[in-house]
Amino acid sequence: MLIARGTEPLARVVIGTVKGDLHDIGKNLVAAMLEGGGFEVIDLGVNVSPEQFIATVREKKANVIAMSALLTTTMPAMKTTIDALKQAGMRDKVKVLIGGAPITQKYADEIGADGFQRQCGGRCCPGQEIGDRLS
Ligand code: B12
Repeated sequence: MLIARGTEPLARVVIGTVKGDLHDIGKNLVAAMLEGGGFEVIDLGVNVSPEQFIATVREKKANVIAMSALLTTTMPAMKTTIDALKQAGMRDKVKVLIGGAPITQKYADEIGADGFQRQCGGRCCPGQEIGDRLS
């Protein structure tokens, strides 16, 4: 829609709920907020493997990965994805945004994510800070 209007997106975001996790209500809200905030959003749905995130970033030349996890047992898949990005030599080209009920700033720092947002609602737009940094 942004492209049809001739407006450049702030950034291209690949979003998904991590491998093993089927919760998508929060992820869908975040995707809608990002889209409304001027980002191009490629939504991979739920149960997204690190390989899928990375292949899509490559194919679509995306600048941001946004991952959602609602289960404490699937949180480690976020770190696995960041590690896979590093292995692929792409970490410095892609910003990583994470969120979901069990996620904390401490966890984001531990796994080396670039951004974390607890809530997405009202006037807040997750990724805005990252968009500002990219633009
Ligand atoms: C709805 C729900 C389900 C639905 C999911 C439907 C769907 N299409 O998503 C169903 C019934 C399928 C389900 C299944 C299960 N669930 Co469930 N579920 C929930 C529930 C009640 C609400 C989650 C929700 O949608 N919240 C509303 C949204 C809007 O909030 P949110 O997801 O947190 O998202 C917000 C923020 O976190 C943030 N955010 C989210 N993602 C991202 C990403 C980024 C990048 C950013 C910046 C921000 C961000 O922004 C959002 C908007 O503000 C929670 C309890 C709870 N209160 O969280 C349990 C809960 C998450 N489920 C739980 C469990 C255990 C399960 C099951 C394992 C149950 C079972 N035995 O089968 C399965 C797991 C299936 C699987 N493999 O994923 C546990 C997890 C416990 C834990 N510590 O890990 C919870 C906490 C319930 C509980 N108290 O026990 N569940």
